[in-house]
Amino acid sequence: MGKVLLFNPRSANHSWRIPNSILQVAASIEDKWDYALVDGNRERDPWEKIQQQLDTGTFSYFGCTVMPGPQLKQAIPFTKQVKESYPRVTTVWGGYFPSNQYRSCLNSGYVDFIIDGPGDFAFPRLLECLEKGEDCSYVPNLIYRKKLEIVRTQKESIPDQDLLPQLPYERLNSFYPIKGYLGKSYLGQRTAAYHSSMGCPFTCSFCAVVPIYNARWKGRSARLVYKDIKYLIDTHGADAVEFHDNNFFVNEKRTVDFSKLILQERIAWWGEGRIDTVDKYKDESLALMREAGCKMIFFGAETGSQELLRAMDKGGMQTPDQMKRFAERLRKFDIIPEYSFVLGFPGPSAEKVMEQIENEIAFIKEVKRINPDTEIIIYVYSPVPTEGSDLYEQVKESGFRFPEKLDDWLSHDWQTFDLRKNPLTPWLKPYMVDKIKDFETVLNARYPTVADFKLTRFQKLVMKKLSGLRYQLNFFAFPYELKILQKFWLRYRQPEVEGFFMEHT
Ligand code: B12
Repeated sequence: MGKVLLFNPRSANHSWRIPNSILQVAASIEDKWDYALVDGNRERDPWEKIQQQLDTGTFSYFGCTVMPGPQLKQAIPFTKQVKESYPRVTTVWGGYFPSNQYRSCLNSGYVDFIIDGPGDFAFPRLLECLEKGEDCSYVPNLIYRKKLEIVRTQKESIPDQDLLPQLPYERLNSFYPIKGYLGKSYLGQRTAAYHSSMGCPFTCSFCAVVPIYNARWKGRSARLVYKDIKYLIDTHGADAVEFHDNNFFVNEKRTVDFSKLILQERIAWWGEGRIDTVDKYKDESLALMREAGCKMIFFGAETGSQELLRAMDKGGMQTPDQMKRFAERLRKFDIIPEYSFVLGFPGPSAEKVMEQIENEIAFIKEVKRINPDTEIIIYVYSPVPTEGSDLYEQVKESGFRFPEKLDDWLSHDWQTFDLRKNPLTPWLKPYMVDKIKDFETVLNARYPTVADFKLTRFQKLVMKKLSGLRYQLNFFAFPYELKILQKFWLRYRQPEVEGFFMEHT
């Protein structure tokens, strides 16, 4: 039986976190296959490490997890190199990028198989099939090429999260000391990353989770989540947790049960949720969560326009009024709402797109007025292929196309596209992107984020004073003075390249 080499391409410049994707894939084969892990975040030259392993001649499979954006910078050339130098090694990709962009991956000729969605059962089954030389069409969640045709096998339902094994932390620790994954953050000195559920019950048409999970969600029970976290606290000294779930707060009872259990550990934690879901929580649940360490929650606020919320299929009950009310409500519980907005959706004319951007800016300022502690994250809309949604139809009509060749994703433009900085969307003109970016600069100076824990009070004061008039008068253009200060003082938060709020110690 050939060994499996699992690779996590570099995803962050310096704030590394526990590589849960590749670790969960490792868990799925833990007792059955011999494997090795290479983490591009932790290696100065990961290719050298991969080569050393493959040169032993004992490996038959190369598994790589891939997110769009910077992970492609290692995923693409290294996989290509594996195929060229070790043609007998089978290459398997998994994660959000290949699941959504499977055509260009398979057309490349160097990605043999794609696991589309959860790999917990599909990956060991694929290995078994390949080992026995059997037909793979019975392996669920698989996309592959059979002669000229692309075959997609049946999607299996999300696995019962309580039946999944604990992640092989000790094994990871033997490759890379876990301590190196627990960084300093706003939450604590040693922040761990944990993933406690899969999917999301909603179908927002801008979201990459939808084509993979189709509005399904399953969570690991509070008891097992607590057990895993307790292990990270007791064995590796974690003192804070970032929940990386797409939607941690779907089930109020699970959140409350977890809060009751974690209360005694006195750690801080953070997760992502929906405004309308958490707004339904009882006051006593919110109070308990805060007492149990929930300091901040990330919410996809998306837009202050009711019309756009409908157009993007946000679903649920979220309304602009509720978003404002809810920001105020969380203030009473001392939980910081982190609202993420997506600006730059398509519109019928350039004037309308610009008008919408201006409306969003006004709405964000209103939210800030109601609860100045609200953290604002601004993204420029970058489409995902949510086939069948009105939004994606509109995107295609505008002439927007994803690259057909995998190598094209390495170009500078497509790299920055997925960092949601350079939208490459025909309806967004450069002056519109400037407006968004300049507003972001002024906003970040007027309200330095709590995650900038290194900024002194004096520095914050200077930023606030310098940006105050601009903010008040809505004059955002050419904010060079603020950019210079931000460059020197804070490199303000860029979760997309630096991790959510981690700083590596
Ligand atoms: C942690 C995280 C990060 C971390 C890095 C993580 C790391 N590995 O070091 C940071 C903060 C750096 C980051 C950055 C970005 N991220 Co990110 N990230 C996540 C997050 C929150 C968790 C990933 C995770 O650990 N999941 C847990 C594991 C268990 O789940 P999984 O990855 O789905 O794995 C399962 C299957 O997919 C499959 N599988 C996955 N890999 C493999 C590999 C093999 C071989 C096999 C067989 C199977 C397989 O099996 C696994 C087990 O069932 C996800 C959202 C999410 N909840 O998943 C977003 C997410 C993946 N990120 C996303 C994006 C867009 C980005 C960015 C490109 C941009 C941005 N603005 O955030 C940047 C840049 C990435 C980069 N620098 O390369 C999007 C992808 C959307 C898309 N268009 O496809 C997601 C889905 C968030 C979202 N909803 O928008 N991210």
